Amino acid sequence: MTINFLNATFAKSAPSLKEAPQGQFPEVLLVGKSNVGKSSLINALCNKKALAFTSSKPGHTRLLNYYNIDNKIYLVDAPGYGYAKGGFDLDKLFGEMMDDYFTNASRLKLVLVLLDSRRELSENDVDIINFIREKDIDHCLVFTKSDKINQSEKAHLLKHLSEIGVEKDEIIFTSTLKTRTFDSLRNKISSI
Ligand SMILES: Nc1nc2c(ncn2[C@@H]2O[C@H](COP(=O)(O)OP(=O)(O)OP(=O)(O)O)[C@@H](O)[C@H]2O)c(=O)[nH]1
Ligand SMILES: [Mg+2]
Repeated sequence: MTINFLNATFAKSAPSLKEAPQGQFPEVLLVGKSNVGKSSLINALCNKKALAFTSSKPGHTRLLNYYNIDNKIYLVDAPGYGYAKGGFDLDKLFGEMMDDYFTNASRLKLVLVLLDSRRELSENDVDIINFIREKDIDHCLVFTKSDKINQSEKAHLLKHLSEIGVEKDEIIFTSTLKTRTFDSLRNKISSI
């Protein structure tokens, strides 16, 4: 399927799956720790500066945000996990929303698990990767902010990933500073 990522529009924000757009398109879900760069990745894929709202403060996205890509797929931006502040527990929100999503979103085709290239995988990250693997959902691990690591740090990370059984073809490195790093992700999404 050829998808024109430049033809992207905001579709809807849903506080829960009940209010999600009535699924006419296959869905690609983005998950990851708060501040890892989920919203930025949507903007980079679509080559738009402010399609998805980004913030340097974690915990920004608190809804399921649906983006219509070329009337062919929805990219779904979800709240992040691993952040709690001011009595607001993002992990609880993430858990409840995602439970519902993984059980009921029948048009889910691909999950992009976003991970910060600079950090070791957290317990949350490993949990969600294992969960997606058990459910046998097509997925890839997208390492964001790759501009922040050098070649030897990248080699170290790749070695660690191979030790924990992650296959090379599951991994994509991206950086919003280098637009061509999104080419293989666009291809992966187009192949669903
Ligand atoms: N250097 C660099 N910064 C990035 C990259 N991607 C995202 N950022 C920055 O990381 C911060 C968080 O980005 P967001 O896209 O808002 O993160 P998010 O995962 O949507 O965060 P929440 O909505 O809070 O869960 C912003 O300051 C971005 O500019 C990247 O590839 N390289
Ligand atoms: Mg966000």
